[in-house]
Amino acid sequence: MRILVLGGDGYLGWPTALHLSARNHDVGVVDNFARRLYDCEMGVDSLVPIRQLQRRVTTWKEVSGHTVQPFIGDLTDEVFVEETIREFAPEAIVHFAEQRSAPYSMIDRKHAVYTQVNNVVGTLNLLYAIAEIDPSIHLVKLGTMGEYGTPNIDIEEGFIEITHKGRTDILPYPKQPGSFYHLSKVHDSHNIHFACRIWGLRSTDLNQGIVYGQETPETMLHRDLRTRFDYDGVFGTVLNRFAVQAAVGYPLTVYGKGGQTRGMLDIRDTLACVELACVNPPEPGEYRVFNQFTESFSVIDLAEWTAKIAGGDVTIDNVPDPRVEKEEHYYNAVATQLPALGLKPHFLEDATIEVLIETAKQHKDRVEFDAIRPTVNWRSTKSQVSVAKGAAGD
Ligand code: NAD
Ligand code: USQ
Repeated sequence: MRILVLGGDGYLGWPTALHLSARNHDVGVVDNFARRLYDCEMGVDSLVPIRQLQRRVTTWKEVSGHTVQPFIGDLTDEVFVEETIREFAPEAIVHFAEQRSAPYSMIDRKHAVYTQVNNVVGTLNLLYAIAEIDPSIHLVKLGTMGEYGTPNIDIEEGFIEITHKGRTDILPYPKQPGSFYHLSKVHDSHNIHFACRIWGLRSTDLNQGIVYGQETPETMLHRDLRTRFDYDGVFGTVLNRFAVQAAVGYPLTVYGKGGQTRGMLDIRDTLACVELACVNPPEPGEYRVFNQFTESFSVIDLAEWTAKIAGGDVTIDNVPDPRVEKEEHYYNAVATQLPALGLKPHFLEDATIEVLIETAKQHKDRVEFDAIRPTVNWRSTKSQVSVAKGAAGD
């Protein structure tokens, strides 16, 4: 297939592009390097050094013989979006290209506005371009399990059958997202669903859980192919952060009681899920939702597991929760559609955490201790985060 990967310079987009390319798909990647700029803004860097996109693409060609075609530009620029889709003529577009940090979106007004404009406008430009250029293109969109929040009933896969006053319908599952970032994904979902209804587009919304891990078979082929590894309080996700904290002897930062339970998956399963969605497209006009995670864990269980694997004197610090979220709640989410298409999950095991801690130890001299502490406070409209001026939205 011809597959265009948007956000192809990012944590998940780059290894996904390699995974698809290694399986003989014709792959293009699109990125505006916004993620690298957030690092400059926050004064941090990926724990594992990463190469520039051009170097990554050249090395991939040398290592594998496959070509990945880069397109540098911004999805909020509608002319760029149209020209790129016309030139590459994809059968599927995998859309990772959004500002994806909940804390970043909660820093202050400017970062919330930037996040929603970047994400919602980028996706809207894409929907218009697909409708005008080739409505048969399958949009595979990365959504998030956080769109649903933590309701006191089972979370279904996108839709729920409701009987109300004697009448029954199948309706979009209610959304209760926990940040302006997560809200941007909800807005995207509504826009995509609507575009499928009015223009007959086809789309798969992948409501993905939290991803952990850093290595994939393709990124391990050469040091120039490695993907990023974030551990800071704004962009680091929970298990990746705990592994780095354990590696450098920083008390594991469990927010509140740590009873927050989330769907999670190994980075290798992200790649497999995306390919399964691409090669099994929906019908024209169909908007389908797959819940993309393989297991659920509470934050405290992850911290205790990491501490056990790390051994020694690793401790857990129950810091006051900077977010507004339930610290104890019911959580039972359905995820049957991707396994039905053939997903064979990599479940979390001791060895996975060991590899993460080992990777962190190899690069421990790059850890900025000041960046680990959570600094974004959901209860404040202006968090005291030291950000460089001139970044998002300026
Ligand atoms: P990332 O920030 O590492 O990658 C996103 C990439 O998109 C970056 O390289 C960035 O420069 C690019 N980008 C952002 N805005 C753009 C724009 N307007 N035009 C062009 N490029 C743009 O994030 P990631 O962790 O790889 O996540 C990828 C996607 O998966 C996101 O949509 C995210 O919401 C979703 N997701 C991630 C996780 C996770 O745990 N990492 C979990 C669930 C869902
Ligand atoms: N948490 C801690 N300690 C930490 C970091 C996080 O206790 O040091 C807690 C948070 O309070 C939260 C949970 O761990 O309850 C998950 O936080 P996270 O930062 O790992 O994940 P989240 O903010 O939800 O966002 C990440 C990605 C986002 C994606 C989402 C999937 O950054 O792009 O959409 O995971 S989901 O959570 O399913 O919505």
